[in-house]
Parts: sequence; C-alpha cells; structure tokens
Amino acid sequence: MPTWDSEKLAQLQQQSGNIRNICILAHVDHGKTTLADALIASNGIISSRMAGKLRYMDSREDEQLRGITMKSSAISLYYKENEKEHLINLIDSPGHVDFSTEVSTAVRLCDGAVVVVDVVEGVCPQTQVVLRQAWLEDIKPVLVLNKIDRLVLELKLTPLEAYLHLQQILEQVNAVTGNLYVSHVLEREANERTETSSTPTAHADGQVYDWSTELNDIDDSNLYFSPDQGNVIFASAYDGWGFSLDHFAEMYTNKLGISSKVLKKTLWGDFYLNSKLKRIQKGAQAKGKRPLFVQFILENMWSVYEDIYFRRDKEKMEKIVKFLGLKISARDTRHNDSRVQLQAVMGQWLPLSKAVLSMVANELPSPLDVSEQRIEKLMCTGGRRFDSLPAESQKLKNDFKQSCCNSDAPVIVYISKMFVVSSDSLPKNKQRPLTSEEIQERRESARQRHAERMARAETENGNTQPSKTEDIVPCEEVNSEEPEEKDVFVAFARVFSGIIKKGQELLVLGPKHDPRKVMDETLATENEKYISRFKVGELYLLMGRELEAMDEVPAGNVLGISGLEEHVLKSATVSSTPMCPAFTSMPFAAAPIVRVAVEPTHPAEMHLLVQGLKLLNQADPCVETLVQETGEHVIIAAGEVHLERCLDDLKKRFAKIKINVSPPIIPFRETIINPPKIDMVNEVIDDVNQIQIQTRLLDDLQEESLEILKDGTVKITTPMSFCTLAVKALPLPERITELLEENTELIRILEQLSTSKLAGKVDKNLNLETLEKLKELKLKFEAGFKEAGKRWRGCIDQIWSFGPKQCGPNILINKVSNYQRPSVWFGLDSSDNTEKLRDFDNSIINGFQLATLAGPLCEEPMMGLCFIVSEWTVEGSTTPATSQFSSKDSQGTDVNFKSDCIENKTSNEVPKSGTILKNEENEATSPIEGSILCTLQDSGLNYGRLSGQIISAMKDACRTAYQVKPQRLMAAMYTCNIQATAEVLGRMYGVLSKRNGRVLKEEMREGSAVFDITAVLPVAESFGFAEEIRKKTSGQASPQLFFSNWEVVRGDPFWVPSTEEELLHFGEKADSDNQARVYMNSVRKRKGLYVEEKIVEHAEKQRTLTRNK
Ligand SMILES: Nc1nc2c(ncn2[C@@H]2O[C@H](COP(=O)(O)OP(=O)(O)OP(=O)(O)O)[C@@H](O)[C@H]2O)c(=O)[nH]1
Ligand SMILES: [Mg+2]
Repeated sequence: MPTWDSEKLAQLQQQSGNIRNICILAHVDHGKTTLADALIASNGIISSRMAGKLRYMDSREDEQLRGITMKSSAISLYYKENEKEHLINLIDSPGHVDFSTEVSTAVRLCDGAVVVVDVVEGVCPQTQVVLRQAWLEDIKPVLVLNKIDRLVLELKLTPLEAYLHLQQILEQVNAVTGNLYVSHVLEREANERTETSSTPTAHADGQVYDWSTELNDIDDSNLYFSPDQGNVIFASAYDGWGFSLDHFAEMYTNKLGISSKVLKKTLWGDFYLNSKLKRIQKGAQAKGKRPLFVQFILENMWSVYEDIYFRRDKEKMEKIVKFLGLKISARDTRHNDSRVQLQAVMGQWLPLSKAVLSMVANELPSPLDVSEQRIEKLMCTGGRRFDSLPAESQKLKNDFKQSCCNSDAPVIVYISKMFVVSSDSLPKNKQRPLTSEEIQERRESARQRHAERMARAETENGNTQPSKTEDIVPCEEVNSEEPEEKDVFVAFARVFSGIIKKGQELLVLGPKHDPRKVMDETLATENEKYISRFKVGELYLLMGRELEAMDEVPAGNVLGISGLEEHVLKSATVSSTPMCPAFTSMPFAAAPIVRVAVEPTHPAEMHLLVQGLKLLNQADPCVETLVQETGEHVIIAAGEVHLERCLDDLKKRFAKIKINVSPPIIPFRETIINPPKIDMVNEVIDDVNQIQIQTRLLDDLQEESLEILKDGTVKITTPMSFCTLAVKALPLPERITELLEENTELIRILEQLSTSKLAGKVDKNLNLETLEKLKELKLKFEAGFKEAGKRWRGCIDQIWSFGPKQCGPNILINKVSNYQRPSVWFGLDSSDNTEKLRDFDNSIINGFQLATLAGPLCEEPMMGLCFIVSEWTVEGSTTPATSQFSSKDSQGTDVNFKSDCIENKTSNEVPKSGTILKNEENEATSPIEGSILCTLQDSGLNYGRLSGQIISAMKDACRTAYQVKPQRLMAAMYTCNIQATAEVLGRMYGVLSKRNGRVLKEEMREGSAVFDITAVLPVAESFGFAEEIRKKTSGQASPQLFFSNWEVVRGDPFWVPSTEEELLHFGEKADSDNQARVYMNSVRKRKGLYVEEKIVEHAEKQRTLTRNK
C-alpha cells in the first residue's frame, strides 16, 4: 500500500497531464465523505478498517456530531495505474442545501466531478442542483451509484428487481443532464440564428431556418452516464466495494470465451447469454431471460451477501475467499460481526478506491484539457465579449490552455474562499518526529550537560550525589516556547497558469478591475484602487486535516496560500500581470435568507464582537454580516443549520465572548391586490362595501397637500406649490412580477445601459448573448403585458424605472401626457435619443426607489407594484423639456451629475426623506453646487432643496397610493421535500399543518413503502421544523428546505369585522388571529414602530373570572 509522501506529490505537481482536480458532489447523506474515506485509505493516510467510519474529511467537531459535512476541503492523493503515476486533488463538498455555496467554491477549482447518487433515495433536489453547477462551470461529471447494499439489506430486492431499479435511477440522472443540455443547445441555436440574421445577406437567398435540425443532428451520446462507456460505477461506500463493467468484462472474457470489448458493451443492457449457441443476444426482457448484468454480476454479489452476512456460513465464506484468491486476515475471519467479514471479502474482491480512481484517471480531464469555452467564460465578467478584452489579456488564454508551468508564464491564481486554521496546526509550528541523527545529537548533549553538572557538584560539595530526577533534562523543557494559539486565514486556491512561489510579489485583482483601463493612461489611476499588491506567504499542500508546506506550486494544482487576509475578503483573482481580468463570480445556488441580530452579553465586549463578525464574514463564503439602520449587528445565513454553525464559530472561535442572539428576523414583502370580491366570511362584497373599506383609510390620510381621487390616484403638491404629482398604484400582473424576480441581473445591466446611453456614452462591450437575452426579456415583458389585458397596453415603452435599487420587482410608469421620456429599453435601440430628460427626473426615480424600499405596512420592501405617474407639473415649466437644467446643457450636465450623486447616494442608504433634505442643504457649499446656486438664486430657487422636496413628495405619493389599495403582506415560503415511510406520515402531517404548511404533492416511490412529499411552509414558521419532524417521526423523516417564492398572506392586516355577517362570525373584537396582522405587528415591534395593540384586552372578563374562582 503506497503511503503519503509529500516529496513524491510535489514532484507529481509538475506534470500537469497526470493531475486530476476533482470534487465529490451529491445530495446530503448520499455518501460523499464515506467514499472519500475509501480513497484516502488507499493512500495509507487512514486505516482501511476505519474507512467509512472515520469520515476523515469531516474535521470539525460539529460535522462529526451532526454527521453532515459543512465545508469543502481538499486532499491530494497518489494513484498509479499501468506504471503511470497520477496526482489526484480531491475536494469533498457538503450536500446540505444550507452549504451549497461551499459546493460552488469547490466546483470552481476543479476540472471534473464525481457525482454520487444514493440508489435508494434516487435523484434528489440537491443532486439536480449539483449537476447544474457542474454544467454551469463546464466541468465533466462521472457517476457513482452508491449504497447498493441497501437494495439487498433494506429493500430486499431480487437481483433482477435491483437491476431494473438501477436502470431507473440512471434514467433519472440522465434526464437531468438531458434537460440541461437541451436548454443549452436551444439557447446556442437562438444566438447563432440572431448572429447570422444580423448580417444583411442572411436572408438574401431565401434561406429558411430549420428549427429541428441541431438537436437531432448533434451526437450527444458522450454526454450521458452509461456503464458501458466507463463513466458509471456501482458501489457501496460503506462496505468498501465498487466496480465498473471493465472489471467483470476482464473476469469473464476467458471463462465465456467472448472478447472483453463485446462484454463491456453488453454487460449492461437488454442482453442475455444464449448458452446453447454460446452467444450474447439482444432482447432479454422480451424473451424472459436474465440480462447479463443480473446473471454474472448481481446474482454473485447477492449470494455473497446471503452466505456471509445473512447465513454466516463459515464454509461458504472460505470457499468464496479461495475461489476469488483473496487473503482475509484471521482477525476478520473470526470477527463476531458478519458485516465486518462481508466488508473484508467484498473490499478485497472489488476495491472501491481502485474502481473510482481508475475511472477518475481515465475519464476525467487533466488541467491541460480545459476547454476554450470555459476559459472565456471565466475571463469575461458581466456579460462582456471575449474579443472586447485587450490583446494582451486575450493572449493569456494560451497560458491557461497549456496550464503553463514554466517560470516565465504569467501567474494566474483563483481563490474561491478563505478558511481558518489554528496556528498550531501549521507545519512550522507542528512538532515533527525527530530523525535518528537528531535523537542521537540530543542524547549526546544531554549526556554532556549531565557530566558537567556532576563535575560542578563534585567540586562544590565534594560528596553530594545529584538526585535521579535531574539526570536528563526532558526535551520539551529545552524548547518550551509554545507558540501562542491564533487563527490564521488560508486561501483555498488553484493555480491556472505559471508557478506561484513563496515570497513572490503578486497582484490581487478586485472584481471591478478592468484590464482595458490599465492600457489607458487617464483611466489607469482610477483602476489602481481595484488592485492591491501582496507578498505570497506560505504555500500549502492541502491534506485534509493537515497542511504541508511547499516552496512553489505549478499550474494545474489546488493549494492553500497564507498572507492574504488583509487583501481578500472571500474570493479573488491573483495574478502577476494587471492584464489578467478578474474572474467571473461563482454561480451560487442559494442566497442567504435567515437573519438574526447579535449583541455581546457584556456591552463592554462590543469591539470583540465587531472584530469577530468581521472574521466570520471572511471565513465563510455564504454568510453576510452587516449593521442594520437600527444599529443592530446582523448575521444573514443560508438556513437554520448554517446559522447555528456561524453562531458557534462566532462564540468559540472568532469573538470568544458570550453573545445574545435575537429571534430570527423574518423577511416580508409588501404588496397590493385587486379589490377582493368576497369578504372574510365569503360573502360577495358589493360596491358600497368597497368604498367603505377605502374611506376608512382615507380618513387617516387626508392632508392639506394631499388629494385622493376616486380611482385611487393621489395628487400631491410640494411646499410653495412648486411641483404637483399624480400617482396611482396598481398590482402588477403576476407574470410580470415573476419576470422581474427572475431577471434581476439582466435588469441591472439594462438600467446601466440606458443610463450610460442617456449620458451620451455607448457601451459596445456587451456580448451578443447578453444583448440577445435583454431583447428576449423585452419580448417576454411584452407578452406578459398583452396577456394581462387592455389596461396594460403600451406600458412596456413607458417604463421609467425599476425599484428598489434600480432592479427590484416594482415598476414606475410614465403616463405624463406632456413628457415623452425615453423608456428603460432605450439603451437597446440603435436610434439616438431625441427626447430630453426633464429636470428633477432623477428625483422622481429616487422618490420611487425609496418608497419601494420600505413600504408603509412595516417598512419592508414592496413587491409586485406598478406606480403610474399621470401628471407632473413644475412651476414655470410649461414645456416638457426645460432648457435651464437639461442634460445637454453645459451647466445642466453638472446639475444632473450633482443630483445623480446625491440621489444615488441616498437611495442606497437609509430611506429617510429628512436625511436627504439635510444632505442636500449641507452640501450646498461645494464648487459645483455653488455655480448652480448662482443660476438658481437668480431665479429665486434652490436646486438641492427642490430636488429633495420632489423626492420626498414622490415617496409620499407612492406610499399613499399604496395605502388606498387593498394592502397585503407577502411571506417568504420554503419548499420542503420530505421522504417518509407510511407509518410516520400522519405525525409528519400534524407538524406541517400546525406550522401553516401545505402539502403540494405526495407520491409513493415505486417498489418501496417510502413516500416523497413536497410541501410549502412559510419561512416564519420554519424554525425548529426539521428538529420537530425528526423527533416526532423518531428520525425516520428528515426534511430539506429550499427557498421557493413569496406568497401573499391571506387577509388585510388592518381588517376588522365590519359587515353583519363578519361581526356574527368573528365577534366585535375578532378574537381569532389575523395572521397577516400578527406578522406585521411582530415586524413593527422589532423595528420600534407604532403598534396598535392593547395590553389588557378584556379587563372586565378577567375580573369576573377571578371572582368566580
Ligand atoms: N448502507 C450504506 N450506508 C452508507 C453508504 N455510504 C454511506 N452510508 C451512510 O450514509 C450516511 C451519510 O454518509 P456521508 O458519507 O456522511 O454522506 P455525505 O454525502 O458526505 O453527507 P453530507 O456531507 O452531509 O452531504 C452515513 O451514515 C454513512 O454511513 C453505503 O454505501 N451503504
Ligand atoms: Mg460529507
């Protein structure tokens, strides 16, 4: 058995062609870490007896306790096949949905992936997610069908049933890959079509597009997992065995006299052996024959399980061992546990590590095989075109491709995350075993010291005998300076080109770094701030729980780098040349959603908490930490388990103080709906009732500067009647809100595009794909509006802005009759701007942004709203585009620029109109403002103040327009997947309904008594849900929660019974809970807003009760 030798590994690091960087991906608990154990044991790092039990890659205490992996970690392994030596850099990733960000960090550094699927559970939600992640990063996957032992031991399937079951699972996996592939081909086809159609000659010859061609023509057979192609392994990681068809093809070729090539192609599939003709024939199923896979593979395995595990037949076991030529130790043969005996036999017969490592070495690409497409994808941030990069940057592609590891090649390294290790586990602080020479030396020096002391004692005292204990000074005492234990950040990285060396000076390139600017003298200084220089600290070979120091690491390897904590927050690109573009950010499958506020138990320790939070933020790729407007320190985690881990880390590692944690802060959204047609007791509401509902609100809202029209339009006038606005709120059609939600990133690009075009700059660097996506998005919007009815006709070209933050799920529409403003799609048109922007245009947008950022119900963001501005008059401006401050005017450019700055700044900050006004007035002393003020003061106006007034008027108008409509709260919902057996189904439903959950789907899995349940559950009710389900079902059902969507909470939060029927049903006080109000009030309480609640509700009743007692 080869053992780990760091020199050997360092030598192998030089041979890029023999390196494989791979990660293990799967749904939670499908056996990734167990599989990794088997591979690690093959290198002698852990004992093979302990493989599967130790879970070596789960090095954290809580990982071991909970039995789930929480972080991705790497280990380098040695594998030799046919005299060819390989270095396998293996990354084990977590499968729990809360840690899916860790999967992205692993996938980015790899060239291939081993996807593990539990054959009993089949394709689970996270399996689909990881397959998609591998696809998005262009890395090649291979498949391990794991836990086959469960088919024998738990499901008790016959070999034939097991074969059919495995076939089904394989189909499921391939269906996921197929879907990914089809959507990719269609997308590419669409792009190619638009590219050709953009050339004027495309239609000249009357060419007709054939929509069906490409999908049918492309050979996609390499794409799928198929045992006969060698990319599937059947395994039981727990029992330590696994095989590919090759193994059995070789084994049977002599016995059957059939070539191994033929066997390899036919061992899986509908083939059987015609024993009379001694030929393999097709059609096993139709003829009722046993397929080869059943006859020659599964039946043999089943009989080994039967004889050794179930019947404990010693004789049979000996026979099997002899027949297979195995050597089982006496300790295993005599072992009481038949599972151990089974593992010893199966593990030797079909060693899992050999099967997997051989597949990895033969099927997965080396760093040299990286595709051009992947390189371009990595280098083109924000939808840019590769050819828009400067020539020097484009040249780097070759270095990438060759994984250049000569010292002249530029160094390019990507850091996907930062992780923490304690300083005493660093190689330099570790006590290493002494060599025999060192031991000899020490012994010699101790002897010398002893002799000296003896001599001194004799001369001083004449006859004193030194005591025995003083004889030899223990070695520990000699060098007793213990290094102080401290946390050290190490970057989890991969070298893509060049050789990184200890002590070398390199550049850290921030995400906004742009190589184009480096070439330009004027822009270079601006770009400087995105580049920082650092000196490479220690380099480490990652060995699971250990780190091994290295002096240099060549391209194609995964490594750890220290000395970067000051320069990198979570991920970064490091290079020796500024011409290297920053890599695209990693695609994350889950966004952090669970928030809690934290504070130190002892207020004096606040600084430790702040420092601790900073470290936590750096050490975890998914967590977010921030200070809220209220001054609270908030942690945002991906889920409950993740949150627990973060708090644990904060308490024990980063802050090392006691902290108080608030109950989870649940996010809500505020929206409006079309007026309901029935009331709370399902009675039809007639028109009179509707007006009544609204007048109740109107009473509160009447103000002098505010007028509310019958159709819900709100007219507002700024002080001194400078400006009048009329705004109306409508609920957006559902489809439009969905589109807005799904395309946030595209909308952000769209807004930037129009803004830069309005400012006279044309951005030509967007790649065709992004432009095409934007155009497609416009078409989708058009269709969405068309579907929603006449009311929305023409709205598409009147969109003024999206909000909040310029990309949220709300729309501002311009229906001002005398103001034809270019819409947001303007950036896509090739035509030039003919319309001018009115002054204060930005103020209207910012008022809208602020209103949508925090709604009136409980200051949560709005969603699915459309605000229509139907009137906007500014005193003294009769024509729509006024001259004085228009954007084309030289002074006006400054004005707009200035207001831009102010407004952009405020829109990202706390939404308080008061602050804005103050800001603007305070800033009136700057030189730009000064010059404007001269003009403004001439006309008796103060631009800054007016801009502020309009922002605040617009914000108020939007809020009021919102309030006159039926207001609703939206709750975040989780989709919840549970697998449970029939016995525990009832108890599980009990827990679900208690927490306002709803079952969407319940399916019985074929051939088993297990049900697959899909349900939705409000995030607000989800805390402790997994724990409760596990307890109630004695651990037989465990849910996986994914954020799915926002759902309107039934009922008006301000509703009180008003009709006779409602009063009859709910009573005057409506004692039964109004869920929307409960949610709203909880948020208001948390934020310190006014809550209309009486502390003592029924004082008389309470007194009566006491007297009766
Ligand atoms: N019966 C059986 N159990 C297995 C097998 N492989 C793993 N297990 C068990 O499945 C459980 C989960 O295994 P892990 O290796 O921790 O799974 P994982 O995929 O690493 O889980 P996460 O990292 O949390 O996503 C453990 O209890 C293993 O003992 C197998 O082949 N057969
Ligand atoms: Mg694991």
